[in-house]
Amino acid sequence: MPDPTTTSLLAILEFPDARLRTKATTIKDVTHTTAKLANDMLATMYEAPGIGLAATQVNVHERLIVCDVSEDKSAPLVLINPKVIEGAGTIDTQEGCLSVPGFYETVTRPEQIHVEAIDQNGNPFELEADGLLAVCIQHEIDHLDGKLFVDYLSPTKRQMIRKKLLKAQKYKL
Ligand code: QAP
Ligand code: CO
Repeated sequence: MPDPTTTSLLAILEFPDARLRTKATTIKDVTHTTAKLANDMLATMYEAPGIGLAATQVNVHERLIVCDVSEDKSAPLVLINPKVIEGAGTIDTQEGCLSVPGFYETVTRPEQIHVEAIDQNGNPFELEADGLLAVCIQHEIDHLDGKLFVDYLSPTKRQMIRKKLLKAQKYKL
């Protein structure tokens, strides 16, 4: 369990908020502030609950993502400046997104990836991922580039989702 005295739950931006289109900048040095952001993002993801979250979604435009595709929150992953250096195969997945609540659509992506990143202690590492974890990492890296899974859908489907979410957001105010 995260320590509630040091962990904050962060607000998540929702499509079609223009801030989700911001391209995130490279993190030059990993500080305690970076580690705190990663910790807060993991707590926010688990609370949702979700399996992945990008800093873009909490309105921080730096290259940091978190994922945990385990059943029991046992495999938290923090990736700073993540980069896919190789991809292979293709996989169709029903994707969702905490920034597009209530909508799930099939997206096709590479099935296996080789990723380079830095961890919350500033140490570089490499990761071979496949299946759901590979999809999740690619989905989250897309966020850092201002891209959403709805961008892979037809304009008609995207417009329908946009309209429904705007209407739902209006009722929330
Ligand atoms: C990205 O998404 C992902 O609509 C992470 O009402 C999703 O954690 C990658 C969520 C699926 C691969 C496959 C979505 C929670 C969580 C919702 C999420 C919702 C509540 C999405
Ligand atoms: Co997302």
